[in-house]
Amino acid sequence: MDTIIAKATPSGESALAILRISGAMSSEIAKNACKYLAIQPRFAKLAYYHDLNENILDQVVITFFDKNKSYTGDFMLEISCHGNPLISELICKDLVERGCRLAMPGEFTKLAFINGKIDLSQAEAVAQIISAKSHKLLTAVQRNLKGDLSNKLIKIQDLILGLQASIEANIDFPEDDIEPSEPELQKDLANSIINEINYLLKKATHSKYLQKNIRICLIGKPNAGKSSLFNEMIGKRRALIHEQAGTTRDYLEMEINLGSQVVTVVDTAGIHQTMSEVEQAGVELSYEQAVEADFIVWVVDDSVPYPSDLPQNFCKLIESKPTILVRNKADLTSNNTNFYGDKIYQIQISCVTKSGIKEFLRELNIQINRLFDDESGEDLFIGQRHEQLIKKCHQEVELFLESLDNKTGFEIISANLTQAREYIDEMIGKKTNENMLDKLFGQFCIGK
Ligand SMILES: Nc1nc2c(ncn2[C@@H]2O[C@H](COP(=O)(O)OP(=O)(O)OP(=O)(O)O)[C@@H](O)[C@H]2O)c(=O)[nH]1
Ligand SMILES: [Mg+2]
Repeated sequence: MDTIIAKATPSGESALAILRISGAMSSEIAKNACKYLAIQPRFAKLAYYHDLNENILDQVVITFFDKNKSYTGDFMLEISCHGNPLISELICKDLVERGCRLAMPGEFTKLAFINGKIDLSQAEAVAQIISAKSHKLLTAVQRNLKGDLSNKLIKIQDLILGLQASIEANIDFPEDDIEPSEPELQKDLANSIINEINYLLKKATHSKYLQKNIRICLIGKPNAGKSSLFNEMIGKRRALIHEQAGTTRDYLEMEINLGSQVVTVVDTAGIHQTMSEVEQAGVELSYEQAVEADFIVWVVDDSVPYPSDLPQNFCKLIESKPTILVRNKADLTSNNTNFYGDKIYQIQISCVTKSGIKEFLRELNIQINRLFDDESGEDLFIGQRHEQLIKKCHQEVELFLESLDNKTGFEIISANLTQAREYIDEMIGKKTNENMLDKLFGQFCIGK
């Protein structure tokens, strides 16, 4: 096996730089290059790094890790040198001359996986921890690294195995007629497995929101006060406001802090039927933005009668996405008639007197949080690879249930359960292939 090396810190000037070495040559390097003869694992040791010609390259701090007690599970040496890129380059060059090989992206974590230090879900969490851009996402992927996701998956796999055992008892001993109650028990068990899987699928939807800024799109008819509300939300006069309908043509977007997260607010052109090509193009852009949005704020002028009519395609969007209806211009009306039914949360505000704006923002924050929080309060991150496999696993258990109802042969329905367990094996990495591992670890940074 090669001894691999890599810089674990970014290039450029810094206080310190860390080089990692994993493999059999680690102790030889500690002894020959750093003159560290009586190696004590896991103790930091001040030393001088010598190249093959016995020139000192830097004063360094080194830490040696024994096989099985290191990140990769192999012998490891970490060298902490001064953060001049020239020094780390010279040390790397010397290490290669001593017989080490430069590591591929993610190779240290791949070794940790191969040597059984972590499973595949945990290995993926390592890459996600490095790239996470929000506190919520970081908390979720830290839990994956701790093994919470793997434990959940193993629990589902055990449930499937239990169900399969009860099915296979019928294959092995067909002469023992099944008790009439048994298929019902098996159905119950399969349904509880489906519930567990559905829980993970819900988490997968939440996870998508964790990875990006939530987009909140303001839509409505011209003159409703969208740009006025946009300016209130971002806290400055960014969008042009005018009594003339059709003031906004292009959409405008800004990032704001809403509660504990950063969201993107989008102001759009007023939706109306028009002969003007430019205005029509603006309405089309509004629709595109509304389609792309995660959340819609529908602004209406509450001081005019029947302000709600929107084209069919916008109405459909409003029905399909979380939406708050903002009844603006409350200062111009004492109208409390609810034209919009109870399906959509609605609030009356005035961008002139500022009444209702704080309450609107508070409610918006609550509803946005619901997109990635659930009752369990448990943060888990489910990425795309896991989501696809969980869906396949779900399908197999559903097929099993159908076949159970149709009284299909036990051998056939047991095969569905075997397949479902194999999908879980793929998630945690008990079943892998080189291509998949290369693709997965290839996304890591070098030195991790
Ligand atoms: N009285 C009153 N006037 C308001 C209120 N909000 C906005 N307005 C006025 O309504 C007019 C239109 O406001 P905008 O914010 O430009 O409306 P808009 O929805 O962005 O309009 P378009 O860009 O044309 O689609 C302006 O004259 C605003 O000053 C409000 O709460 N009360
Ligand atoms: Mg506007």
